[in-house]
Amino acid sequence: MSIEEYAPDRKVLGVLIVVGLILAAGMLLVLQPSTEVNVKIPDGVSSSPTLSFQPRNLSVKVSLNNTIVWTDSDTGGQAHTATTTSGPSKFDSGPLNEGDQFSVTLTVAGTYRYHCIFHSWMIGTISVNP
Ligand SMILES: [Cu+2]
Repeated sequence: MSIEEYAPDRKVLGVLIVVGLILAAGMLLVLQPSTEVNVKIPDGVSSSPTLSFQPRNLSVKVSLNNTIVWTDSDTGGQAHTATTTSGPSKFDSGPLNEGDQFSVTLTVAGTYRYHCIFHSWMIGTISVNP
């Protein structure tokens, strides 16, 4: 076989590489990490001191995923809050009922401790990294 006979195959290979790169770039766009982190207020937490915010402890990055979204999934009929007890800045959801959401974007790095003002066992920590 001569070199010339390989030439068309190399063109095909080149096209395949370009198509592959385009697909890879597309996948990267689709797979971009969410800028939000979800915290669940689980069902039954108002009557079960073994439950708490889920996850209870979080670690996030300011430049990546510093918006925290709480969702109240407790069907027990009691309100909950996400209220800071210490940290570089304060947040307070006010009373959340089943289905309610509260979100906060934390832009100052540090450790935020928070609780539910109605249930002493509902405590959480968010570690915000620069
Ligand atoms: Cu609560």
